[in-house]
Amino acid sequence: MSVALRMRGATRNCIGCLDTMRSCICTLLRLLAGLALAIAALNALAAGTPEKTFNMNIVHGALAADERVLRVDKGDAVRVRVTSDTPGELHLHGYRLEAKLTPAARAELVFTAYATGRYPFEWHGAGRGGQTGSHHGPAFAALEVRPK
Ligand SMILES: [Cu+2]
Repeated sequence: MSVALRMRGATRNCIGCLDTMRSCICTLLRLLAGLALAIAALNALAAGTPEKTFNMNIVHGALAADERVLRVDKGDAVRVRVTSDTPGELHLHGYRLEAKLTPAARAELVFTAYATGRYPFEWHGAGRGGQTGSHHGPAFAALEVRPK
């Protein structure tokens, strides 16, 4: 409002004012273009990192045999897509990752395999009386990270 009033009042400064606005918009556009380039560069970087994607479909608290061992190399970007037909929590011990699941809510564990070794996944089903708190059920899957 005040800008429009000032422009109407001082006609001589109007062109200068418009020029300033134009250069302002130019600067903004340049900034946005720079930002877009930066984002593209980041995407290219991310694309250069091999990503290994796994699916874990937990049925009655167990996994199919071919989903029980996840093999990756150190430095890999890892994505684990998890579903469960019963509510509970999935833990990846050693990497200190966890995901809460319900039949309606799938989850993803996304991380970089920074440490080599074998790490157990554990499933903590909700609603089983003795399984709450710190008690851990048997390991039902493992992450194997090989050195490069
Ligand atoms: Cu656990």
